[in-house]
Amino acid sequence: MDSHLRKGFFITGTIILELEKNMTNKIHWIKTHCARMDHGGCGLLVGVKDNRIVEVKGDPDGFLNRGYVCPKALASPDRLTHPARLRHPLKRSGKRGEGKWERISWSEAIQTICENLSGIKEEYGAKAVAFCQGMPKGLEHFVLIRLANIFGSPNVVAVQDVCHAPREVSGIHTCGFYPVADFHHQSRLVVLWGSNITSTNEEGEICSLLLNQIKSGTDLIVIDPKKRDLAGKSEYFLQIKPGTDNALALAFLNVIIEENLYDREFVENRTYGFEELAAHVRNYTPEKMSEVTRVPADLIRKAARCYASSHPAAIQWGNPIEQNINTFDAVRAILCLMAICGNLDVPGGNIQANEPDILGLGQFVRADRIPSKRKEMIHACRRTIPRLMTVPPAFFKEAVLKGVPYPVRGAYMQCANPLMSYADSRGTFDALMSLDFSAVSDIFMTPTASLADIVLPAATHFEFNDIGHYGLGHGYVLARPKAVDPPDECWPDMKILNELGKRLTPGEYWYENYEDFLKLLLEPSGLSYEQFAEQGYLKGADRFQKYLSSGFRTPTGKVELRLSRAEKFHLPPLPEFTGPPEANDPDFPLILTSAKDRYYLHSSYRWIEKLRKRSPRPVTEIHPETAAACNIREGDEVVIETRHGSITQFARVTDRVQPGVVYAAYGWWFPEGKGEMQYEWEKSNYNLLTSAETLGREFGTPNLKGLGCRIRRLTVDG
Ligand SMILES: Nc1nc2c(c(=O)[nH]1)N[C@H]1C(S)=C(S)[C@@H](COP(=O)(O)OP(=O)(O)OC[C@H]3O[C@@H](n4cnc5c(=O)[nH]c(N)nc54)[C@H](O)[C@@H]3O)O[C@H]1N2
Ligand SMILES: Nc1nc2c(c(=O)[nH]1)N[C@H]1C(S)=C(S)[C@@H](COP(=O)(O)OP(=O)(O)OC[C@H]3O[C@@H](n4cnc5c(=O)[nH]c(N)nc54)[C@H](O)[C@@H]3O)O[C@H]1N2
Ligand code: SF4
Ligand SMILES: [Mo]
Repeated sequence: MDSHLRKGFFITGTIILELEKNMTNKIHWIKTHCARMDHGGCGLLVGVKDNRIVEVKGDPDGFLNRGYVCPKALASPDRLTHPARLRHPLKRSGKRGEGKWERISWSEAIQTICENLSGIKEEYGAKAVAFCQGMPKGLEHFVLIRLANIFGSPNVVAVQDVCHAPREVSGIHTCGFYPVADFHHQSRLVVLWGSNITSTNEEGEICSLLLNQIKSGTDLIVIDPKKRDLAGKSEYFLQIKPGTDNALALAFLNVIIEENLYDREFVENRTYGFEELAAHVRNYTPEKMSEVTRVPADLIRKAARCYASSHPAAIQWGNPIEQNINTFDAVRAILCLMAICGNLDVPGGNIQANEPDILGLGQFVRADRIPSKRKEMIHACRRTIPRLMTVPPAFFKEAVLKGVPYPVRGAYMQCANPLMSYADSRGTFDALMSLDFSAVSDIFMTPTASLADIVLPAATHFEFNDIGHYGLGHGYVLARPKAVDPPDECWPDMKILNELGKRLTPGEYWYENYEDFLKLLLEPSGLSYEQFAEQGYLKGADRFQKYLSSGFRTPTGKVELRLSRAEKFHLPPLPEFTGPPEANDPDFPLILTSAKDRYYLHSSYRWIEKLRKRSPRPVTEIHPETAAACNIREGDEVVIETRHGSITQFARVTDRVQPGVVYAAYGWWFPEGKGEMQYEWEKSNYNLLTSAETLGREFGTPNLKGLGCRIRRLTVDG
């Protein structure tokens, strides 16, 4: 496997594309949507010849992108043709993690998985088997939850603790829905709050929609520790100290309330607890919060006034607000801002998107099969926030390593690389090593897959019919019809799960053909998959201000600035600032943060040559003053250390970041490395710098951003 990996390592997509273009056979064009390179969404035209993709273009009719396409999508066909792609099921033949594999048949793979998971179920109960999912990629995400539910395990482990659960679940508690930025209608102002949307197309909303708005006059406020390109186009750029977003949001509330800039009518009629909020935020003056956030008080005032006076305004919120232990406070404060300025559920504000006529999530995943789920999930005893329905990874690992609150001994993982993506990679390694049994479905051998007992070769995007954006809360689903056949033994995850389901659980919940899951989802719309694909997407109707007729879906029927059930659920009733994510430590005086790489998806695809050329190695950005103080020059290999671990990356000196802030790259492993060494998973992996010891109580969120660190040049002896 390894020699194969290294020898034929970077191919070819390019060469093949060039050769094929020069041939005269006709190219067949297929309309589909991009996926699995981020949350997906751009409409694509895919040129196919002889079952091979020869060209990808942005679809000018694309519902979200109108012709836009990014470098990741242009390189995406190379996922399919890489010579080291997984093409057969594999069974571990050496010790765990030793990199020795035996090729096996699908029937042996399915049988081995079923025997092991059933054995664990018999010995410890169904909840001792965890079903792990990385970033949701397509419909298989929901088929996995269905399998877990029907198998009887409440434990679907996911990365939602640091990705979307804080904003979604806090939104439901505060106003009854998850308020998404509405880019389909013109806003007067958009606030990019820790959202690098030109690189990440965060949340599946496509940046092209925002860029069009900016062209037609929408103003911008950018809140980011790094001077992003859009900062240059903004009215106000707030270069915040990493990890202090809750402090800034509270200062905004202070200004808007003290200066009476809020929407009086909305506040009086539609909110609960305004007086308490007003009294509470009086303390968080711009002057005090300026010391915490490093944003000048005057700038905080101007930006807060601008948000309050621009109507409608949308806050496009990004990951950093949910990647530290104070996420609940940050998200709650931002929700209060949206509410008191009258921006909830108005066109161009933050809206409750209406779903089209498709099957509801609960029915699709057969939630009815596991009524005791809430009480039985690993984290049920942790006093996490109600409605957090996936297990935070930190608690999953504790269950594996310590048997707390009960043992978890087996895991089925798909679309995930936990060794790189969970905080505290060292603990993750130990947990993956100590499982009695694990199976991983991926398209490539990864550090995580290299620790499994069984590795399954998945078919991926372009190779099967799929539906995108289900469950993302944006009010539409997108058709992703297949363009080519997968390699003979690569199965779509939906098919793998359907086959596992038939053997592990009663057959009545599963289908002869996995494509029936697509039919099931579309049934209420009356469309066949072919008709849906022809249409391209299904969108819910535009309906706004639903609260006018039915109130907000909270216990008080109002937006709960103060949570009416805070005491019952042991939640802070009002958003607070109690200190930075980590206490100051003179041994680690710099502040560490990160952002996602424009050319990769998390830890994925560093094996695609076109992308690796664009971003060849892990780069840490520091300000010239920090570089001078630490005796570091551009391009130096540097050691980054936190209280929790140490890694090496390469320095880039830039004044886009502030002095004292260290911007390290995240997601790095080296597919050209050795399998028995887990592809150098320890060398540059950001999550070796993070820890799972201190967690935010509501969501079990660890600190990924805003950590104390130090940096030095790597010397010859290390
Ligand atoms: N420090 C730090 N940690 C983070 C974050 C951060 O910003 N900083 N971000 C967090 C966020 S927002 C998220 S969403 C998570 C992401 O966490 P993960 O989803 O675990 O991250 P990826 O590295 O993208 O791993 C996805 C895997 O899916 C595989 N894959 C691709 N297509 C398919 C397919 O069709 N089928 C199958 N079976 N596999 C496929 C890829 O090859 C890859 O190995 O990480 C979180 N962790
Ligand atoms: N190219 C690419 N696109 C992706 C992904 C990917 O891995 N690569 N991942 C996908 C996924 S799963 C998700 S959830 C989204 C996430 O997309 P984003 O929410 O955009 O996530 P990030 O890139 O982690 O961070 C966004 C911005 O936050 C800034 N930042 C860092 N620390 C802080 C802080 O403490 N406070 C504030 N206010 N800002 C800070 C960074 O400089 C960056 O500009 O992107 C999706 N799209
Ligand atoms: S921005 Fe995302 S959805 Fe759009 S083309 Fe790039 S990878 Fe695909
Ligand atoms: Mo994410």
